[in-house]
Amino acid sequence: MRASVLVTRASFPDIVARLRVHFDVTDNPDDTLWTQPELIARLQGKSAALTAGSDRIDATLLDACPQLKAVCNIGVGYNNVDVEACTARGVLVTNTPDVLTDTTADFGFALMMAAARRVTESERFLRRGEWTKTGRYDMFVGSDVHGSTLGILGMGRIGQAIARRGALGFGMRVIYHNRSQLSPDIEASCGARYVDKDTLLLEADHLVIVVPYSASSHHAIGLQELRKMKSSATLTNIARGGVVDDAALAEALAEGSIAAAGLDVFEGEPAVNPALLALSNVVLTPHIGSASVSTRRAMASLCVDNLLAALGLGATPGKPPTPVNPRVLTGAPAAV
Ligand code: 8YV
Repeated sequence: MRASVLVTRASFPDIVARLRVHFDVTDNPDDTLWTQPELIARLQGKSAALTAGSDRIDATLLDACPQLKAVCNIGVGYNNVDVEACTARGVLVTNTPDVLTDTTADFGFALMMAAARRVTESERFLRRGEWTKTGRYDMFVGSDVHGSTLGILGMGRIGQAIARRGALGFGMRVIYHNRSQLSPDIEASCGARYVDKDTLLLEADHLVIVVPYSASSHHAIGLQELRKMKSSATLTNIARGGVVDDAALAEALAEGSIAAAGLDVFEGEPAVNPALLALSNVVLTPHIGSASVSTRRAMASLCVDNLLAALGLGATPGKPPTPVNPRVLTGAPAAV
């Protein structure tokens, strides 16, 4: 009998078709957002699932779906998955790192530049028909990106790719803060210098947040942190909602503690804090950091590779390319 798998969100039909060769596939071409009980109902009898950030994979779900062997999440981030609960039940978790690094770094840079140079604010002004007099000396003056100080919070793959863009492409002085300091080789390759968090906040002209969401990064940037920053500074969040306290950010932007922000991720998305929507000095995008055609295809494809391998098929049967909890594959005991 063929195994059954679930694809929880709409994806590229030709990539999903690679699963249909081997499995009975239930998918969601209309991209309906399922509630947790609906997700659990659809997972009954499924050996694996191709999931997205909007699916909450927790102990309750896992207990209700004991036949589930693999959760293959689209995205480098997997804070929607309780990895510990999966590991405890022998469920493999995979993600899609690397293939989205440069696309997401490009987007972080785009948001940072849009915030610094007031791109969307001035576009709205033009579209409203308010551009009636050309060339006023201080019209939409912003802050320079080239030659300024770029601060990066979280120096994983995407943080490093942003650092390289800043140092090599824009002549920026790059400082970063991370849980651990990178090796001198990596620091040199991306032209970045490690500083403590306070120095990062005090010295950055443009602060980019790329740290994964976890209990320890929850509200890593709140009002206290924002008030330490330069009043001319910008903040860009392409990591996860919840790393930045959105209400505090709105307050800081309104009172002028910082000049502008660029946000691709939000607490409670797709809802956006109304206080942010009311401000003109924030650029808002709907979580599209990895959204180029080729990268979204690469992510879906890697996810399918992971699922096939997890169920003993594909190019590397039993060896998914990007496991999050590889211990499940080797049967190694859980760390205590
Ligand atoms: C989303 C992301 O996964 O990779 C991540 O962690 O946040 C994004 O790439 C993607 O937008 C699909 O939800």
